[in-house]
Amino acid sequence: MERTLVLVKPDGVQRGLVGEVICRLERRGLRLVAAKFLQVTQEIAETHYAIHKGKPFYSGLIDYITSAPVMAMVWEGPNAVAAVRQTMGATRPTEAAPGSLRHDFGLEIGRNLTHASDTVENSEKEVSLWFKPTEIVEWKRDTDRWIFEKS
Ligand code: IDP
Ligand code: MG
Repeated sequence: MERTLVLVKPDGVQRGLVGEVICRLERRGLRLVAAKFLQVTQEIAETHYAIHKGKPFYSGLIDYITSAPVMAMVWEGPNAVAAVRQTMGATRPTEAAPGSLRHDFGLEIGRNLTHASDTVENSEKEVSLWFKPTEIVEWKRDTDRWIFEKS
C-alpha cells in the first residue's frame, strides 16, 4: 500500500478548497491517515522544495508556500502516488486534464492549488518531513474490501 503527501497550498486554503480536495480524494477511494493545518516555516519550505533550488521560480515558490497556512495530509491506497497526481492534474493548469483539480480550479502554474508527491521514493521522504510517525493513524475502513482488491 502506497502513501503520498498532499498539500492544499495557500491559494487552495484561501479559496475555501480544502473540503473540495478532501472530497475528491475520499471519493476516489483513498484513505486519509494524517492531517494537519499549519503555517509553513521557511525551513520546511526550503527542504520540501530543495530540488527546485536555483530555478528561476524558486524564490517565488518559497514565498507562495509560506504566504498563508496550508493543509498537509497523508493519503494511502494502492497506487496512491499516481492516483493522487492524476486527481490533481498536470503542474500547469492549462495542461491539466479536464476534471482534474488544477484544471477545474486553476489558471496559473504559480497558483496551482495543491502539491502531491511525484514518486514513491519522494513520498516517503516528504511524509517524514511533514509528519512524525506518531501523527500517522493506522486504521482500516469497513469499505476497504470494496475499494482495495487486496486490503
Ligand atoms: P508539481 O507540484 O506538479 O510536482 P514541480 O515541477 O515539482 O510540480 O514544481 C513545484 C511547484 O513549483 C509547482 O507545483 C508550482 O507551484 C511551482 N512551479 C513550477 N514551475 C513553475 C514555473 O515555471 N513558474 C512558477 N511556478 C512554478
Ligand atoms: Mg513536484
